[in-house]
Amino acid sequence: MKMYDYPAPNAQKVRIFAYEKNISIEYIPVDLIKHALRTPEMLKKNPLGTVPFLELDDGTIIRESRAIIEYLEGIKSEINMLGETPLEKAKIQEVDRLAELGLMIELGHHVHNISPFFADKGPQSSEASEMALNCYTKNLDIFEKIISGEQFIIFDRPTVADCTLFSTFTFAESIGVKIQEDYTKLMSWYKSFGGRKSAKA
Ligand SMILES: N[C@@H](CCC(=O)N[C@@H](CS)C(=O)NCC(=O)O)C(=O)O
Repeated sequence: MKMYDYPAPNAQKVRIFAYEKNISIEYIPVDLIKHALRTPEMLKKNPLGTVPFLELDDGTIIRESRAIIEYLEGIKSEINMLGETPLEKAKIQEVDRLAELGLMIELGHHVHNISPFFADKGPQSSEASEMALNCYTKNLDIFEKIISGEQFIIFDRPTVADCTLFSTFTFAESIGVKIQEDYTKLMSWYKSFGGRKSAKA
């Protein structure tokens, strides 16, 4: 199987997940900034015009990082990264949604409102970009209070929540947002998880 890829957070999240599960994927680089996702050929494969998306050997396309992750978990159960029991599933989902909706998406809103790349999406607003960063900070504060582990966000193994949060922080750093330095538990987790081989995937 192939994954259409770019050094961007949702793609990185899947790369880390696949590495942790030892699943081999052929990564096809797509130059998002040069609009390579918006060519007719690419839009035919993925009308969303985003990465990541997965192409199976029979040509089936799976779009959306979470859907790809569910597929990968389904084809290889070890190590379990989405939860074994109903309670584990719920607790992993709880932190993963906070990372994705509360942090990664807010950073996305921020970038949509300041980057020339997204200028064609509609009027950009400095107030909207500021509001997104404020929400990001508020949610970091909540995260700092609920993070339970040092090596992993939750439980004693890597889960999808580690993949989502690590790629979010990598993205934050790449755009000069270093707010997380004030949060000692999160920073200690970030440093520790950054030492794993998967963090370079
Ligand atoms: N919900 C989607 C979001 C995908 C997404 O926004 N990908 C970004 C990179 S992280 C992208 O391709 N952006 C290009 C664009 O919006 O034109 C997912 O989880 O896969």
